[in-house]
Amino acid sequence: MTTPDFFQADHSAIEAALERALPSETTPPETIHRAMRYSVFAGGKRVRPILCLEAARMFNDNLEGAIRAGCALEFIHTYSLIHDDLPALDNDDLRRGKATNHKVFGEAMAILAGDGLLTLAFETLANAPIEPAQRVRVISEVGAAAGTIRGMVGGQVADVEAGGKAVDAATLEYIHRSKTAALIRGSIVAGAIAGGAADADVERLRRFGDLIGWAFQVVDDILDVEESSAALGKTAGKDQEQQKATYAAYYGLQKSRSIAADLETRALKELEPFGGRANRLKQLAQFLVARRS
Ligand code: GRG
Repeated sequence: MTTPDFFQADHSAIEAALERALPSETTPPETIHRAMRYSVFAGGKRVRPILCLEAARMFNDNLEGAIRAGCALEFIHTYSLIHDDLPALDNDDLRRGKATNHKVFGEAMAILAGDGLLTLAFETLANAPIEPAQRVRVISEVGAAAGTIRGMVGGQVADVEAGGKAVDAATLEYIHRSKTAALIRGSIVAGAIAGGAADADVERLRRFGDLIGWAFQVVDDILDVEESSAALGKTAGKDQEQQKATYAAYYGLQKSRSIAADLETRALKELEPFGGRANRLKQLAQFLVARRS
């Protein structure tokens, strides 16, 4: 599966905006800015900012607000990866094909780099060129998506608490829809709001985002079993080693693949009323499920 043809152009626009939004390596205190930039620019598909950008494009040609919101989402995502890799959580030494943040900068600086990125995310949103009423809604949506109530941190709490235990299907679904789907859904909703979408369209895209974000984590579980560390840029087989609650462990690979395909079908159904306007989101959804890394 190749990336959609617009992916590289979006990726480049996001890279340039991230470069502008992050303090330079020589801005004091230099160490934390080096650590923040190290993980942001270590690679990464930029899935969340690209979804944000493409959701906005459905409603508006002026994309600067969505690009800035996309940077904020990538900062939050990168903070979550830095913290997730810490010894107290997953204790990993490979991320985005490079040594993890704490391996290079030490645990204290890695914690602070995550904190710095999370804080910068909300400063970036507050200053984004989005109409004030919509900007406040975007800040609220992103905060909730990254937060504790059915958001990323809440899902991570459930994930940590489920480690090594037998979980039921409902708990597994809760973990995946919270720790991963919430931020992906939030990226799409933020883009739609920044683009000026009507409420009914925002809600339809929220349902799309939940389903495709959920499928994304099911695929992540499958890839952890099927792919190599070199292909993933992170340690493969880690879920099994740490007895994580995953779809692959609970349902097996074949059933997990059919669950991901079903979630993709349901997600694409939500896009149908938008017609051709949703073509790019549709291609992104298909790419996210077919990806191998
Ligand atoms: C607050 C101490 C503290 C920790 C927070 C919230 C959290 C830790 C972690 C978030 C949970 C998490 C890492 C979920 C996994 C999501 C996931 C599939 C990440 C990989 O995303 P990709 O494939 O990665 O988009 P790239 O590198 O391409 O950006």
